[in-house]
Amino acid sequence: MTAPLFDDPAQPPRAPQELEPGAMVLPGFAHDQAALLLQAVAAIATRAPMRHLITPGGLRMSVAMTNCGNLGWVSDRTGYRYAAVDPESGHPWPLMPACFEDLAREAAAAAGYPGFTPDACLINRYAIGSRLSLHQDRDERDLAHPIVSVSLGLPASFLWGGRQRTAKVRRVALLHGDVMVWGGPARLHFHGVQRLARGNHPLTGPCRINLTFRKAD
Ligand code: MD3
Ligand code: FE
Repeated sequence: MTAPLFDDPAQPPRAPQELEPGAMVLPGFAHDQAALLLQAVAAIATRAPMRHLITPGGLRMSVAMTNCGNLGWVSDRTGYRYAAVDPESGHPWPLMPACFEDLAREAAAAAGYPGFTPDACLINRYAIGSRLSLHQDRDERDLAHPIVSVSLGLPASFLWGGRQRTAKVRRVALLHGDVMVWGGPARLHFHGVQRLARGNHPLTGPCRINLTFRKAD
């Protein structure tokens, strides 16, 4: 796959970067497929609408979410879990489109994780002002599998912490088409997304979409 390294010719190209062992940024890796991916997101959301989940603490998340694939990540007052059925509809989640699975597998391979077969894709939609506070992803059965994350639409400032919640946090810009792969020692690091700044993107309007691929089961 040949992906442009930048959107804006005035900006210098960004090379693939290892944030630290196990965490790779692949700038623009999904750029050429972005419109196709967003069409698929729209189709999924007609059947499994984006919704604001409630955390176990009773707070409504500012990020709206849905899922595709065999399993979907859900949260309610009783906790976080992966479920085969959308609790809103009682139906299985929409199938994972082939273009999603191919991209996730190719990105994982490019980052040194061949043979990644995601069974869950969490789709996050950030409106202006939405944020995701620092957390770990640890609801997956086998934490040896990496996570692949695809950023679409408005840019975001990603917060990259350490193994402890109190560790120092770095900020990493995530732009339209960027893909990140997290595995190995980085898999349990705390991370989050800063409040989304105002803007308008030609493909998504005033929002950012993030696809997060996991092998949950
Ligand atoms: C680092 N989403 O859905 S993706 C999430 O941009 C989530 O919507 C963010 O964190 C987003 O859980 C960030 C990047 C990401 C995903 C999982 C990770 C980074 C990760 C797991 C371990 C370490
Ligand atoms: Fe996460």
